[in-house]
Amino acid sequence: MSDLNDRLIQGKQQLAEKRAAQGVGTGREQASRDRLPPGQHLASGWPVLDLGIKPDIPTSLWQLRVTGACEPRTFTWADFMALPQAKFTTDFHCVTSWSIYDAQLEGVLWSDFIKTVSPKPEATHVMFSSYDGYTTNVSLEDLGMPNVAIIHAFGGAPLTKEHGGPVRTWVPHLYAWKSAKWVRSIEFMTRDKRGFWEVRGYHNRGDPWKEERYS
Ligand SMILES: Nc1nc2c(c(=O)[nH]1)N[C@H]1C(S)=C(S)[C@@H](COP(=O)(O)O)O[C@H]1N2
Ligand SMILES: [Mo]
Repeated sequence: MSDLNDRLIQGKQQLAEKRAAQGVGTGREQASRDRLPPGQHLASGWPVLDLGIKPDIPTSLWQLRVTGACEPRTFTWADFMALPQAKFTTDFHCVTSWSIYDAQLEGVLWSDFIKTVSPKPEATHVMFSSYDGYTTNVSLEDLGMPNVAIIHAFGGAPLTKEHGGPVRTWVPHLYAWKSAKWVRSIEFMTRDKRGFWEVRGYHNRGDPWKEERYS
């Protein structure tokens, strides 16, 4: 990773430490009756945020590996597109304070996806890993929430590379860093483990309504 990227990551990590020390994200937990979670603003357009590496993965080379406490499997693009497809609309909230409304998505709902890999009863968490080296952890409980999916289209068009195309995950009730762009593997784990931002001061769960920003 370039020096510039290292500095950007260090900057975000320092901000996370500072905010955690200041207690930002704690004490404002009262449920908001508004659509916008506390401390968020509506973005114009859909901002792009990542580590600065945007891997170019043609669908002909794209694969999704599923490993760990399940029936391990590797999906090609054709395998993935043959799974039940759903269209749905959600909001999306980034910890850096922007939110978008009414993202129109298309892909495979998590509830349909797990039927194809049969996680073992002892599986409790998942680690998503991406083609740019990014990782993020999510509990199976959170993955069981509505509109969690593995998506390949936004606004009726194929998901662009900038936003994680050909395929990314979508966990709309948690901050956007939990939604892995360019997803390449899914590991079912029997205990929790922290991902890229979670080890750098971001909250382990990341509920925007509770402002679980930093820990
Ligand atoms: N592979 C990968 N996924 C990632 C990231 C990343 O750097 N690499 N950044 C996360 C962060 S911090 C955010 S806010 C969202 C941003 O998604 P967007 O660029 O589509 O808005 O992607 C998340 N998923
Ligand atoms: Mo983010």
